[in-house]
Amino acid sequence: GKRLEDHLRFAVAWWHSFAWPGGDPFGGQTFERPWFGDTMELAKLKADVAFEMFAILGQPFFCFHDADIRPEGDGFAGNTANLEEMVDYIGAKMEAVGTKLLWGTANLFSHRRYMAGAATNPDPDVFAFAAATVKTCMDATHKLGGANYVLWGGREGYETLLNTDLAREDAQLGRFMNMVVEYKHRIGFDGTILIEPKPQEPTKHQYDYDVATVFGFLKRHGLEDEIKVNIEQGHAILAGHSFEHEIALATALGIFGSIDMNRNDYQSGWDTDQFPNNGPEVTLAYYEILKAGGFTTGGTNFDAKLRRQSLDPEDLIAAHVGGMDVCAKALKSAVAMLEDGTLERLRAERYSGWDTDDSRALLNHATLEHCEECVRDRPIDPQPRSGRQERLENIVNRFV
Ligand code: 3MF
Ligand code: MG
Ligand code: MG
Repeated sequence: GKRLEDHLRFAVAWWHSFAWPGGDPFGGQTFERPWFGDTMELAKLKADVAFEMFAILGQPFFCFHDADIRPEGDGFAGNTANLEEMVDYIGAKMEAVGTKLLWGTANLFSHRRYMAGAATNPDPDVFAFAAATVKTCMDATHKLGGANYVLWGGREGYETLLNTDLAREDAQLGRFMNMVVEYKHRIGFDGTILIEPKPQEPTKHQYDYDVATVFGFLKRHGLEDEIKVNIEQGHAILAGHSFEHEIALATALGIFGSIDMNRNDYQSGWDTDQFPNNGPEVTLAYYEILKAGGFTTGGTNFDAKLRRQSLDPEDLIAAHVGGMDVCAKALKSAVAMLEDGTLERLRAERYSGWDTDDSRALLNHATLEHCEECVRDRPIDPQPRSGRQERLENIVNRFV
């Protein structure tokens, strides 16, 4: 019963648009922006510019890390004071411009204190610092009416197995995430907690590798009804999957939450965070989302950045307009594919052999011996079961 507009839940990512200076591992800052610098005054100027852009774009949402919106303070107390002041400042702007918060998150990866991990750090003080920081970011998200709270395990992984105790680090991460869920309920935050999987970068092996790995983690720690996933296109590609595979698996497992939209392609060796420009790919992603009922609390966050030669900040507007056009067009194509219904009909037909009482009994109660009885004295005539991929792809091509 949702309309197309209900799915246009676009968000601008504060970090790439306003906090990223154009650096990469081989070179530093390329952008000059009047709002760069680590003071409260500049943090407020940055917020002014951000909401100026939100007013131009008219997109409904934004997302942020604590470290994107506040200057680094003097330890935990300083960080918290700066964050709280900026939350008040941004709250007033949200009200004035009408932009809402899709999700907030904590940056538990940039500061040197996290060089050996955050929740999985062998130092209990760093674990506590990370946990306390998540508390302040959940408070900030709650106060700003955020629809979700995201955790990407940026430094939760290892560089070498030779110094790593996997069982211990899994237990620490499990406890950490249980604390997050306990706190969510204690403060009455009714948004969704989301884990964002990624297989590699910055650590050699990231624990939240992909959707399947995160589902195993959630089950192991009794969190499968509490936490969902935020799926990023580039992370899916780095894990050797497709974007639509990760979304389809998450919907199948009941843990789909939200997406980080960007573009990595077949050349990717790292997370390139380009703006989306592959219509057919985005269409297939939305097709999986719509098939499962669409977004509830989630949406489409542009976790995408300019190329570092884009010295003119106006390119930010062009990039987001282009990205939103690609997504809106893909959403229309996905809706048309669903409304047409041919693909769904063929899929249902494919499994129709199971839609008899005998077959259902086979699946639910049979033993290996029963199966043996079924086939022993009977010829089997295997059917292709609509496995005609070329036909299906032709159907998709009518819509994208
Ligand atoms: C890294 C990411 C992150 C997450 C963010 C929110 C810096 O590859 O995608 O962006 O999206 O931390 O969880
Ligand atoms: Mg992301
Ligand atoms: Mg990423």
